[in-house]
Amino acid sequence: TADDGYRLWLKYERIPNATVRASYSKSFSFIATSGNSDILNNAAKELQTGLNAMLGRQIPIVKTPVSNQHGIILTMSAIAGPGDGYAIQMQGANTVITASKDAGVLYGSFALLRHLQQHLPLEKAVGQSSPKIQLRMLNHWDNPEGTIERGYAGSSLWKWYELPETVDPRYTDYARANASIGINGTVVNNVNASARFLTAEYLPKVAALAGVFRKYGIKTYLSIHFAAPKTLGGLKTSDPLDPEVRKWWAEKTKEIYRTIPDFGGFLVKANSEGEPGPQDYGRTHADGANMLAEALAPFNGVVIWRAFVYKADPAADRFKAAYEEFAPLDGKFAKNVIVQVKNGPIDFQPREPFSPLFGNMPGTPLGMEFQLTQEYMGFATHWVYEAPLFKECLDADTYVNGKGSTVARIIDGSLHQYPLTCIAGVANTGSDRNWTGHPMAQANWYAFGRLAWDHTLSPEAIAQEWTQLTLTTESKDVAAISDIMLRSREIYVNYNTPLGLSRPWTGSHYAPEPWQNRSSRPDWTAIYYHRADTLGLGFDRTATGSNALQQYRPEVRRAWENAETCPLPYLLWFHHIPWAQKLSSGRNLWDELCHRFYTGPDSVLWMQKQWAGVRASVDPATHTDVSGRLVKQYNEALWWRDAWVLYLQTFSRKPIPAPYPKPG
Ligand code: GCW
Repeated sequence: TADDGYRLWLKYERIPNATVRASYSKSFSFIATSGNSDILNNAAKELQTGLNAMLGRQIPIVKTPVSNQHGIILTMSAIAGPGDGYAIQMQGANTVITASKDAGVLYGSFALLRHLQQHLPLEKAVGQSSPKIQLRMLNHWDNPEGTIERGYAGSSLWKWYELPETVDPRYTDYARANASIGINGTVVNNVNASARFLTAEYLPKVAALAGVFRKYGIKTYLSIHFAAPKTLGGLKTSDPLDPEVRKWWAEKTKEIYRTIPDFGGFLVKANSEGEPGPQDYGRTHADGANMLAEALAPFNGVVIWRAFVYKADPAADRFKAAYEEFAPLDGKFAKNVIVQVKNGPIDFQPREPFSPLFGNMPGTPLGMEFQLTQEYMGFATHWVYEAPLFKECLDADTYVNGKGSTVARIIDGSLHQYPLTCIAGVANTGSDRNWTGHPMAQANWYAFGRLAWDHTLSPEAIAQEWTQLTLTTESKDVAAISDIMLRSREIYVNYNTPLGLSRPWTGSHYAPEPWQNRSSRPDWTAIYYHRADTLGLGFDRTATGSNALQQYRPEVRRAWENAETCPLPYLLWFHHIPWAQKLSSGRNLWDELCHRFYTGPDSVLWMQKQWAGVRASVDPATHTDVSGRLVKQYNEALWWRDAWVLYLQTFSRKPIPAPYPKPG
């Protein structure tokens, strides 16, 4: 039957090779578990579902191992170390999955299934694994009426109108998918938050979701509307230092925990893009966060406070805003507060330098916010595998404690000994049958989870693994598909924002509009970002310009501040470059831009060819779907190329270099 994408990477296809099947079958005659928790039961059930399907036989779940047979034993013991880690061991001919928490057993079970789905020798599954980051979360930007901000895969998964009476079985599949990659938290509503989620109408709905997620080790969180004491509570103010306001939040928090006893905490967007916040009352982000932290502390809840802030000031550089507002507050946040920072200083662009906040708040746990949904990367139409983008940021060296002070080591807490660690992905899921709209965008959800667990994994390894679980185990086709995936982000950058350009959109963030020069805010125009003029192109962020580079350590600054030596991918992020200036590539700026704008679409033709070559081993429905999207992607790559080239040519006044044809 045609695959509709619903089963994601949990397909559990029957293993075609009889020898492999027979060898696994010998090892898996039973699944033994004491089964004294929902999570353990779900681990056993998942193993049973997976093995039954892969081996084509019925494997019983039993309380104690069956003598004279070989099977899987799920046990809890402290040997696997603290946290969510697990160990897979062979004891005699039994496969034993051990963890100190039941969630760890669940993660170990999924790890074993992942291993078997790749048809690898059982002995090779032996080992131990622990997540490097404690809170591995999805952030859903879902609204109370079912829409999703920046969602491109249908409407919300949460059927608010049906909840709590009707609990869609799909919520369980959502939880399984997350647990299979180690995700242990989910914020179910938009950071542009409706206060409605805190009402007696909505809390039971959220509780019903939490009831499903909990059985897969996932905690539920809510985004809150900072002005709720006023809008919901009828108070005169939402000032975080006002005793009535503090009491209101304390009471509301108690009410939430009565409904959801293991509630995770609050995610907050405050004084950002028009959202209310403590600054409305002359208070700081720390004042706001600490008020909520106090309310949550008795229940071990956390506050995740976003650092995505910038002001409508034409003279300022938006790049510098988060650092300027937050770095001075370092050390002023309560113990159960995490400050969540987007990977780059502007906004989820196809390529950004890492945010200068990373490394500069040693006394405040900083969490990472990546965006899985492709707001700036072609929605669900363009194929962009994001692991290379995530990894580029995680591997970036901040030099704050000397060489090797990577962003990854900041957010995993090892550099500054953070007591709390957190990584979030803005979800790309929706009600589409295949979850993510573009079938290949499932890989971004998958890669996020795998990197949240272990940021040392390579994008290559994750691409291959995902492809094997999801599309085919045919090795030459796995290689061909991973090859597309690994190049896809750079291809997108080439036709969209090469050489460090950014934000050529307004409005919906889909169509090219680099000429856009009018908006209610100067920093919501396109020209604010690229600064094209008759002299050249790019945003001078060196000492002669906004001096945003000052926010980085000297080693980083030195790598980027000299236009001659600045790596080309970051060039226009930091420099205004004359059109005729020769770059390290040997071409001048104009010719290099044209080169990238033209090779981008050509590379999409390469993607099409490469994809056509794997037709035989990919499910026909999926293959056709992706082929169609690649045709669209090509047409739109041309659209991007022509829009940029024709617009920039009005400044550069230079001809399109050979061998490229005129746009159009
Ligand atoms: O990327 C921008 C988006 C907004 C979003 C905001 C944010 C949720 O365009 O839609 O709002 O960032 O991250 O808060």
